[in-house]
Formats: sequence, structure tokens, C-alpha cells
Amino acid sequence: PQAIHLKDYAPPPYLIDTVDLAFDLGEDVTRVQSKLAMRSNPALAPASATGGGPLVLDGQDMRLVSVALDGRALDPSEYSVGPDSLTLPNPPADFILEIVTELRPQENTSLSGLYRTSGNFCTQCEAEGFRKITYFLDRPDVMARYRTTITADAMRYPVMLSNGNLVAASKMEADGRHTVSWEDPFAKPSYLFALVAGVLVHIEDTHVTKSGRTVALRIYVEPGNQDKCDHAMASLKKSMTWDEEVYGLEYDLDIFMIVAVGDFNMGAMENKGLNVFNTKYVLAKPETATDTDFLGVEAVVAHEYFHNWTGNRVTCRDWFQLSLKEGLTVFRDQEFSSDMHSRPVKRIADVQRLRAAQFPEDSGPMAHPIRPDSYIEINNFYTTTVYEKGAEVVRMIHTLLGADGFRKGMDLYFQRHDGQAVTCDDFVAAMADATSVDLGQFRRWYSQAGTPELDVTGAHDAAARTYRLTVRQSCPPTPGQPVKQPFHIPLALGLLDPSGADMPLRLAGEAAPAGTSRVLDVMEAEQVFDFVDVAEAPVPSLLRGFSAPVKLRFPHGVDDLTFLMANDSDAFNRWEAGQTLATRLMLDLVADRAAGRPLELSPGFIAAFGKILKDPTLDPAFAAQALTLPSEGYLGQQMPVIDVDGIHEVRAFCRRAIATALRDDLIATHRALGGNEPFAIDAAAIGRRSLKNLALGYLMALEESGREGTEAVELCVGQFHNAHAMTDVIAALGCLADTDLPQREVALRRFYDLWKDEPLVVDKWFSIQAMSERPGTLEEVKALLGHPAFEIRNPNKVYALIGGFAGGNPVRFHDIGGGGYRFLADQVLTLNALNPQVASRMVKMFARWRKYDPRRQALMRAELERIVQTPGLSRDVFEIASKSLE
Ligand code: HT7
Ligand code: ZN
Repeated sequence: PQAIHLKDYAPPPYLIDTVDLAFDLGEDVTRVQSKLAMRSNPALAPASATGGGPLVLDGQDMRLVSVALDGRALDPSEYSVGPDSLTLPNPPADFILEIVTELRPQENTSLSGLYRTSGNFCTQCEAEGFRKITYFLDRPDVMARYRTTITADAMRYPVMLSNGNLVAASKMEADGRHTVSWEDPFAKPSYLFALVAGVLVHIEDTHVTKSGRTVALRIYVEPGNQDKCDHAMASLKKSMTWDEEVYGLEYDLDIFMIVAVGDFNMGAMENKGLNVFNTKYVLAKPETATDTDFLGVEAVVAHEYFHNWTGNRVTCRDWFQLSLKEGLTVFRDQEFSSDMHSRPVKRIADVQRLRAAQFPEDSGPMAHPIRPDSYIEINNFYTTTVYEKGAEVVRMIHTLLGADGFRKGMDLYFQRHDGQAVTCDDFVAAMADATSVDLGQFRRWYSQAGTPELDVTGAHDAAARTYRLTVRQSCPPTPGQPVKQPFHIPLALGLLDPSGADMPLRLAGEAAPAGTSRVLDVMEAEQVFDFVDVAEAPVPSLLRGFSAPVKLRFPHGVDDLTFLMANDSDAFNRWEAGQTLATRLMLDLVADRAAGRPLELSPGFIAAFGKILKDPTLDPAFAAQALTLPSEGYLGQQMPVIDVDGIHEVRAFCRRAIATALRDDLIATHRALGGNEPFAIDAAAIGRRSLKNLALGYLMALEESGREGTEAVELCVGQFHNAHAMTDVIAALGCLADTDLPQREVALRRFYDLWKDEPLVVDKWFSIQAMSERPGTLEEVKALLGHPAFEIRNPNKVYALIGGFAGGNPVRFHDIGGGGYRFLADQVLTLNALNPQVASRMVKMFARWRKYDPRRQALMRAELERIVQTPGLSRDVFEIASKSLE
């Protein structure tokens, strides 16, 4: 397969002004008539009578029935059809092109293009699915106005939806078929096209915009799911209000629709006026959804809604600019969630996610800048780098410009580019021009991959009353980028005096202090910052709020970290100090274990944990985050060679040590926060549940230690059987699933029996078993592949069972016998033939193979080689597997 390069971008030779689509949906064959009003691109050479040269339309996996130009049917000798294209050698400057194609959506297992889900029709066109529906210029810089007519059997498909506003309501024909028409007044790229048809019910509400327009809001689901839509609707309404208040952005059509489908490759899709969602991000009620699910629904509903402006009204010129819409929209949804709940708790969760997924990607074989230079398959670039690191880059712009400056930049961006397909450079230019902040060097964040590293040292001069911070930045090589230029890094910091208070911060040469927390512009490979009027040696609090996506090292001693944990005015850094301390202690224990030394967890550390647990002034949600030990994955990243078993054993040991020492306090915490209080989904209630379940988790670490654990097991089993909220049920079941207790089987069976008709709950049942640390898990996962509820064609099931095992169970997936690796490779090859996007997400789990010991490396490498050598490999899987081996 050929790579596509950003440097080869060329504007389209032809434009499409309007698109008229007529779908005739059938059980066997679906017929699509497309009428395109086209013209040669005036931005290129001046139009001649013979137009803009050959017209090459994209198209795949369909049967071409006919082509007509300006009303005249073309003879097949007048065009050529390839496996991926339809070429007209020399069309005129201005013309109408009519194309008829036939598709078989029921055979489309890729879930891209037009496909079937639970008997309904549904589309997914981003990134390049529209070309499976009709021949088209399927690229985001071709923006057209669409009118869509849908005809289908009225009984089977009573609901028929497309983008925009309904212009002709259901018209019944004698043959029992009916027709509707939709028209979208906004020009859009083909990736935002959508069609849904089937048996669906909806809930309805309205939103009155700031300017007084009433917008109808509808959420469509399969019958029986109406009772799980209220949270999504409330989230939508909050998002609409937030975007008006924070950015002055109103919704622009008469109706906004969400449709939830059970078969979907990703989370959701922002099609204009007709968002299509994975049911996972719509359906939620306390009995079936966890707090994480509720928060996920709120965030994804907001994200897709925010795309209406950042993505749809202003879209991407080409797919290399994907972060233009995704990074910016993730930043917007993160800010929305922060405003709805607790800002520090949200920030910590986002940074944990970035470190867990993006940092490894940025230091592995798939590392790429947030604006990649090339790709083989664009679907492989919907990555955590483009999304989450992209959001961090936007956040840094926000930090550098301030909230008001950022808003001015956004206003200018929309003023300049509404209705256009633009680049990341256009976005940065609007930000710089609106504020006169120089973002020249900052642009390197868009072109350089890798996680920058900051090595910071501090020196206090008591006589001169100065404190000198020396900051050195570097960035490791990444594929194709051996050497990096310095980044422009906003380093937010404070200096704590011995009492724990923030000092006023004055840099040498400044007339007066500029606050007690400030942002330094780190721009050089090595830079010094001299603070004056510093009477006593301070403890620096660096990278407050995680002001840049970097790895920061400072030689804080254990006492300093404990001091920051207790005193830092920046909540993020209080958490960070605890994590740094825990990481250090745990890595020392991993080394002790490898050297055969006995393990002992520092009593001082346990005491600090105890203080947090017992502090009544702390937000329980924050306390739960502060009391969570660094994950096995994060600890592994800190080691040159990941010691899978050592890390697993040490983490389990630390949990037991903490639980043993703090047993009574943990029981008291669980009691105090337990009971079935009336369910609420606000930050306070979520926080109480998370601290309660954290306490339960620690207590269950005592389960193996005889009598000590008996009470924990009773609490856990009691919670499993009596809790009303799924958060509490799942927390208890997760604990039981790691044990060999007889109650484990009872609970798993009962859970399945209760919830077998709720696919999203069954997904939880699969993933809990897949993530069990018990030695027999791989065999159980293999057996579950044959369970009647498992469907390999359903992405959610694959992510739950296969993804849960390979991505959420390091100690069993990386078992030295290699069975986990063989299993994953087999599944990748099965999925490759059915759904390449899902297969490629699974094969990514091998990407970090070089971080393991030689034996595991050899085993993973052999599986990757087996995959690459398999005939008929999709571009998706080939790209990931081959780049992993490079
Ligand atoms: N913009 C949407 C991306 C998406 C997608 C991409 C490739 C294949 C399937 C897909 N489904 C959705 C989602 C978003 O970021 O909002
Ligand atoms: Zn998005």
C-alpha cells in the first residue's frame, strides 16, 4: 500500500455545489441516484471550455449502474472504472453529473459507508465512507449543499432521517413504500453526510437559543430504550447553553437529532444535524450505567455537539489537519466537563488518560505529530495523539493567551473561516492575529512528534535572596525525526515558603511581583529564570495544572514531595506529588524484588495515605484520585525494560500493605459513604461513590489473608447483592472477579441472568472477566468467545472481551508462555476480514513490544510477522503491524 503525504496536497480540480441524493433502500439491493452540480475549481487555472482536466471520483465496493453528463447517458467507453475510482477524461467547465450505483449494505461488516445494524440502515462516512455509497470527490475540502430523498418500505423503516431540515414529510405509495426528503442549507464535506432508516422511537425536547430561536431536539433509539435517554438529553441542553455562554455559538438548524446504534466503530459521529452515536454514549440509567458511563455520555454528547462549529461550520482542508477539529473539540469538551463538575478532578483524569495512552504512543513506533506528515490509512490516525495531545496543544494556546485572548482568537477564527475547509496554521494564525501573541515557535508542536522532557534544577542563594531555576528541554527521537528543535513550553509554577504558602513571584528585572502563580515561557534548550526577594529556600511547585504535555524531572526529596502533597495550593500538583512519591517507592520495590530483597512499604507513605483518607475537608473525588496508586502501565513506562510480573506483584503488595495498616479507617470510610442514598449524578455524589469503592477495593486486597479479609468479603458480597446503582454493583463484582471465592461464580451468574437483555451491561460482564488477574483468565476469555452473547461483528463486544484482555490485563496478556499474544494475533486476523478498523485497534496492542524482555519481544515479534505475512491484509492492519516492526 502507498503512503499519502501532506506535502503532496493539491486543491481539487473540480468543485461540487449541490448534491441531490435519492436512496431506494431494499432488503437485497439499495439503489443510490446522485445528481451533482459541478464546475472546475476557479482557484486553479482559469476555466476553459474543456474544464479542469480529468475528473477522478472516489468509489469503492459498489456496482456502477449508469453515468449521465448534462442529461446524456454516457457510454462505458466515455469513462473508466477502477477498483477505487471512476474517471471522466475531460468534462466541461460546468456540468451536471448523474450517477446510479447499487450497494449491498447487509454485507457491509466494516461499519463504514451504508450498513445494517439491528435491522436498521445507518451510515458512517468519516473519514472515507461516502465513497462506498456513490462516486464522489470524497475529500473534506469539497463542500456542497445536500438534498436527500429516501424511499423504503413503510412498515420496516417508518423513521427515515438525514441531515438538515425535513422538507417533504412521509409520502405513502401504493406499494407500501414511503418517501421523505431532507435538505441541509449548509455546505458540508461528504464525511458529514448521514442517513438512518428503521424502527426507532424518540424522546423530544426543545432548546431556545440566546437569540430566541426554538430548536427541536430528538434522541432516537431502538424501542425499549426510551427510559435511558434523559441524561443524554440533559447533557445536550447543557452543551447548547454552554457553547452560547462561553463562545457565543448558537445552533443553526431547526432540529438537532441523535440516533443511538448498537454497532459502531467509535464513540459517536458529528454528522450535520444528525449525530449518530454508539449506544454506549447515549443510554444511561442508574441501574445499568456506572458513573463513568454517565460522565462519558455527557462528554461525548457535548463533544459531538461542539463539532457543529469546530468541525462542521469550519472544517478541515485535508485529513492531515484532523487535529484542527478534534484537538480543539476535545479541549472544548474537557472545559465543559470541568465547568459542570470539579475542575481539578477532571484535569487529573485527563492527564492520567494522556499519560496512559498518548505518552506511550509518542515514544513508540507509531509516534506522529498532532498534524501527521503521512499516512497509509487515515482511519489509523484517529489517535490519542491527534485527539488528546491535540487538546493539550490548544490548552497551551489558551494558557498563553488567557481566557479573553483565546475567546478573541476563536471569534476571529469563525469570522475568517466560517464555511471554509482550513488548516491548523489558519487556526494558529487567528489566535496570534487576534492577540498579537507571537506563536511562531509554538507551531513546532504541530510538526514535531515525541514528548518533550524538562530537567529542572533550583538553587537558592540566601545571601542574595534569589532563587535560580534552570530549565533544560529535550525531546527523544521519533520515527523520521531524529533531531528536534526546542518547543515553546508554558511552564506554570509557584514557589512555596516553609509555611506552605505561595510566595509572591518577581523575576529579576521586574518592578513588582506578578502574582503567586505564573507562567514562564520556556523556549530554549537551556534557560535560567532568576527570582528575587526569596528570603528562604522555597519548594517549587512546577508545571501547575499540567500546563504542558511534557515529562518533568526535578530533584524533589521525599520530604519535599510530602510537603507538596499537604500544602500545594494547586490541587493538581498536590495529587502529582503523591503520584511521584508513590512511583518512586514502587519502582524501588520492583528493584528490591528483582534483587531478592524483602519488600517493605515506607510507613511514612502509608501515614500520608491515612491522613488523606481521614481528612474530612477533602473532596471525596479528589481523595479517591490521591489514594489510587499509579497503574501498572504507568509504572512500566518508567522502566527501561518493563518488568511485568514484578510490577504486578509490587502493586498488589502495596495495596495489601496499605489495606492492612488502614483497615479500620477503610471500613469506616466504606460505612460512612455506604448505604443506598438516593441516586444523583452530581460531582459530590459521584465523588462519594468513588471513595467508597476505592475503600472497598483496598479492603478486598485483604481477601487472601484469612480472617482479616472476612469482613471485606462480606461487605463486598453485600454491596453486590444490595446496591441499586450499577457503579456500586460493578465495583463489587470487579473485586470478586479477581478472587477464587465461591461467591465469584454466583455473582457472575446472577449478574448475567439479570442483565442478559441489556447489551451494554453484558459488555461489562465480558470485560470484568477479561480483566481478572486469575491465572486461568486466557482460557476463560477463549471460552467466552463462544458464549451466545458474544458477537465478533459487534465492536463493543470486541473492545470489551478481546480489548479488555489485551489492553486491561497486563499480567495475563503478557504471560511468558505467549498464549495471550497468539490469541490476540488470531483475533486480529479474524477481524481483519470483517472490520479492518476494529482489527487495527486490536493490533496496536503489540506496538510497544520493544519495551519488554527478550523472550517476550521474540514472542510478540513473531506474532506481528505472522500478521504481516498473511495474504489479504487490510491497509489498516498492515500499516500498524509493519510500522511496529520497523
Ligand atoms: N469525528 C468522529 C470520528 C469518527 C470516526 C472516524 C473513523 C471511523 C469511524 C468513526 N466514527 C466517528 C468522532 C469524533 O471525534 O467526534
Ligand atoms: Zn471529535
